[in-house]
Amino acid sequence: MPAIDRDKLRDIYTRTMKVNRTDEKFRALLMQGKVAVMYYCVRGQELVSAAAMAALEPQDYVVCTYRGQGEQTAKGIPMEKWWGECLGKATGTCKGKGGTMHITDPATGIMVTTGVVGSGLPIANGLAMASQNNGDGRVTLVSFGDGAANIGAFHEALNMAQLYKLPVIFLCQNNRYGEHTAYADHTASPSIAMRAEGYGMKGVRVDGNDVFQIYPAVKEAVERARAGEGPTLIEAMCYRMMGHFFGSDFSYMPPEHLEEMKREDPLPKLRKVMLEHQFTEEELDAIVAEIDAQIDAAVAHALAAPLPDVDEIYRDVLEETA
Ligand SMILES: Cc1ncc(C[n+]2csc(CCOP(=O)(O)OP(=O)(O)O)c2C)c(N)n1
Ligand SMILES: [Mg+2]
Repeated sequence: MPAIDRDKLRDIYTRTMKVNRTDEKFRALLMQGKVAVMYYCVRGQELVSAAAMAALEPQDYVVCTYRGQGEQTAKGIPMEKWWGECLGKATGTCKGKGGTMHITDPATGIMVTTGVVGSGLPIANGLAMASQNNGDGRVTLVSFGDGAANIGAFHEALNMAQLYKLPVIFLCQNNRYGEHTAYADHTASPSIAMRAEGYGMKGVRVDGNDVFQIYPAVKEAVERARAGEGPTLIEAMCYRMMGHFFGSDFSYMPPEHLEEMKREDPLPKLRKVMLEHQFTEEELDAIVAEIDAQIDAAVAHALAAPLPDVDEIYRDVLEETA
């Protein structure tokens, strides 16, 4: 088992709980009718995002999807700006004009959040190619789902990234469903990771609920990319513990699958690892309490914030010509 030092474990735990508490808070606000927006739950996928973001440096780039809360908060978008955007307020990352599915915050490296399945991969190549040309040493990580791996852009992007040895990491969060369709009903390949070989690329499949698999896999991919050794495809096996989006039915998930994902829940597993590494219950509870206080303050700030002005409607949307 590869070692992860205690400081890094604390960092990963803090990021994981930030993702989870944000998810819990969002669902609570939706249930209470305090907000009414689209939200794609990340329950069950917290560790994948948190460990991946913990393996990057602050200056590195990330491209994510509508189910991107994990990457966005774990990479460090300031909470007030994140909640502001989700609630459509002028204080948001995109002045409230993007919403939950289009969060962009270049200051923290969240370069694009896209709702077009698979579209993030070529965008990530572009960012990585810019870094390669500029010699700025940045690495770009793009997160996408198992369903996205069947979009043409996935294949084009993998080929091009390997051809040019781009400093990019393709992180497929295989949560075993694409919308309402189970993996076996949308994909014949036994794994997504094995497709890397067809492009001459390194591909690995890891248990995304095991910190000792997901963190070292991303870390190694980051080191390879930064050293000019090219891209890596990582398939992180995980579970989407709720419906496709908040409020959507998930009765199509078979009971055995629900049982399996409860057993594999990354949160109790990570907590156990922390306790085994001599973190105390009190210490871990204090980390969560601090996060909850920050989230409560950020939500209060976002709820009280103004909506964007009407004259903002075309700004940042169309190119302004003289
Ligand atoms: C190009 C395109 N096709 C279809 C859709 C509709 N759609 C939205 S989410 C989704 C499922 C994607 O599944 P996956 O890539 O596994 O991501 P997950 O939602 O599981 O995170 C689909 C088909 C879309 N947004 N874009
Ligand atoms: Mg999926």
